[in-house]
Amino acid sequence: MAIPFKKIILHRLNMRMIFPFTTSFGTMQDKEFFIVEAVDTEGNRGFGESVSFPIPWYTEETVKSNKDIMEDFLIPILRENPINHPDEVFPLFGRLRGNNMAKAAIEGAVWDLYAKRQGVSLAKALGGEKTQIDVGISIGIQPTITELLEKIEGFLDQGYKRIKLKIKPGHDVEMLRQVRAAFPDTKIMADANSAYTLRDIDLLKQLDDLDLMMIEQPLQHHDIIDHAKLQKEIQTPICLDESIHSLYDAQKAIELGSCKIINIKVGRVGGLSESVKIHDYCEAHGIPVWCGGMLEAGVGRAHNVAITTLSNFVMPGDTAGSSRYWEKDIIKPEVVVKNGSIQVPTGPGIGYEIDEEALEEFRFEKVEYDM
Ligand code: OSB
Ligand code: MG
Repeated sequence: MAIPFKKIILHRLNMRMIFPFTTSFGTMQDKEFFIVEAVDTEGNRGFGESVSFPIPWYTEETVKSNKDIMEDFLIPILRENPINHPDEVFPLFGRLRGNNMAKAAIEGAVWDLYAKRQGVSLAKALGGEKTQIDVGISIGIQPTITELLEKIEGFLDQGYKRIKLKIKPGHDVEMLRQVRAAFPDTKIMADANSAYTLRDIDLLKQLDDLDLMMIEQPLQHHDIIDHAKLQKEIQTPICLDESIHSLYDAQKAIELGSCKIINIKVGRVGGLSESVKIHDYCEAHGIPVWCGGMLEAGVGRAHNVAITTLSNFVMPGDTAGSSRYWEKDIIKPEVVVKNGSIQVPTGPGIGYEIDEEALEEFRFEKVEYDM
């Protein structure tokens, strides 16, 4: 039976993180995004979250571009094409190039609505079986090594299962050496967000001595050729983030030997259906995956929890607890990390309630579209 959509509502929010987050491409603290609400004729409500930033420095999408694409194209496509299952959404959107984060925000709301209509958890609807998931933490570039070491210690005390450190030229090998010396047995990895080129190969080779779990996206944001060359020269496993936008990209990267691990971000690859496909392909080809983060609020975070229940998410992801980012989140209860794990909710859909008061507090625009 076709899902009887009644309305799509775009809630535009602005939330301030409790800390500035610095990567090789810039510093973020204010998080602007959309909560997409899909309502059916029976009053069920599904929720998705857009993960682009106001500035196109991670991918080309922005909060503003997401709005245009959702309003001008994606919502009309959903209005004009009856669907029975959320797996039909991404192929319908497939006639439009790119804009994966806009597509994922809408598709995520449809997935949550579908799972709620079925009375099953989103995790179960996706084929996930884990009842709890292991998570690590991603730490931005810190002003001093002392502050960094203190931060790491604090997060390890909270139980996080691995530490990811952002690196950039001038803030890499020496910093990582000091961290490794202070924490000899901790699972540590580095994320460069494309800050290096093959000319840095000698520097990147020095990481081989530090027993890192992996280095994430050292080279160009679209590259898989140079990463394959680099992987042949270094022992540290390469994990691709920015370079993987689709199952196709994952297939080519694996074929070329550009990476040994893939970070799956639902928004970056256009939604949950494509995430499952990439997950399954990687599983069949012996490539472990983990779930990346985009500093999400509660709804996006809940989607990350759900997808991480699939079997090949074998490495701790970046889905930290709500309190790592927010004074107050927009879901009830918040996402809680205990001993480095999150208990997967079993209620229908994302399994967390929307905190309507918080939604209203952070919302500065609301547009409704009749279906
Ligand atoms: O490269 O994984 C990344 C945040 C913003 C943009 C890109 C990335 C990140 C993170 C943060 O590493 C992960 C999180 O805590 O959500
Ligand atoms: Mg990354």
